[in-house]
Amino acid sequence: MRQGLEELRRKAIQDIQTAKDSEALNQIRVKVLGKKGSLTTILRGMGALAPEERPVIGELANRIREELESALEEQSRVIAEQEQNARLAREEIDIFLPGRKMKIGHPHPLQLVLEEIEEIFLGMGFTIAEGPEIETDYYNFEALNLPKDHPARDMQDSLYITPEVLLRTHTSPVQVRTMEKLWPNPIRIIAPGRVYRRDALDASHSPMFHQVEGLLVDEGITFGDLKGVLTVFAKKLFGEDRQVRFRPSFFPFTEPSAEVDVSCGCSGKGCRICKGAGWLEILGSGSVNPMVLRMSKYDPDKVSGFAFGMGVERIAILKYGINDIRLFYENDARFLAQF
Ligand code: 2NL
Repeated sequence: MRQGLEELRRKAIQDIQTAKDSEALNQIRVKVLGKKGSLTTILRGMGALAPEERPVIGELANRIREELESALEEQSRVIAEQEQNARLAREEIDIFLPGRKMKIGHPHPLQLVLEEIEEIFLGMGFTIAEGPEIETDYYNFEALNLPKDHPARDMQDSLYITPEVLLRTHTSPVQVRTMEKLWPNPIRIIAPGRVYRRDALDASHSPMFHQVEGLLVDEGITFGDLKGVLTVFAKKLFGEDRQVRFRPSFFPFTEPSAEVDVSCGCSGKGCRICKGAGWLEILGSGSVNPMVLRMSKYDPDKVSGFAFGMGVERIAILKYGINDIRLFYENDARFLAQF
């Protein structure tokens, strides 16, 4: 029996010390020390021993049990350490590896230009007015001196929803609504927003684009006021060194009317932006037609005003030398990142 115990001890110690993981170690623990383990089985046979041998064998068995337990504990520590080291090696991270650079967004060029335009007019005491993109025929055309048979209505091919309701073709209806609301008070507003035309999308046309219109109505307003305000605006937007000129034009809602040009950055040497003309047309303007004032209840014998309108895409194209309006709507990050 002593021999059996010694053999068991030798074999178990060897197994324990060569166990590769905690799972194998556990199997040994069960196989040797468990309820049906080999040591337990041997000890069950103690009854067959001579009485004087029992304490000796009992003591030996206990010593072996303790020895195996501490061997198990030691090997379990060794395995835990090996497993820890293996995990650390596996999960090692290079803290000096440079991080991936975050791509940050950019304000859209149209938004940048719109904000610049707004800031300039806010600085001259204008406030911002907004209104619906779906309008009635009255606010979009009739109130602007464009009666139903007016040829200018074909000029701007419109997007109708019903015979009386359409997508606004300019932001003028916002200004008409403001006149109705503020009458008989003076008015000094700009109206930015989306407008719609029945055009196919190509390099220079879009069925939707953005406009900023402006309207100033008060006693004693002259064409000189228009020239002053729009000259300040053009120089602030394109640079104080630029020239500004006013060319006679025609709009049904203004009389007289003028188109405003700013000298090109190439100073007339001829470039792809001004196509050699030396001038860039940036907006349309004029003294508010007395008919328009009267339709919104203002008395043209008491007050006068001026109005203007510009396309935001057009301004951005001229300012940044962009050659295709579609770039504004594609949201290609390589385009947007340039502004
Ligand atoms: C252009 C020209 C213009 C107006 C818009 C206007 C509005 C009211 C009364 C009178 Cl309520 N006029 N707007 C006046 C002149 C020109 O726009 O080329 N726009 C892109």
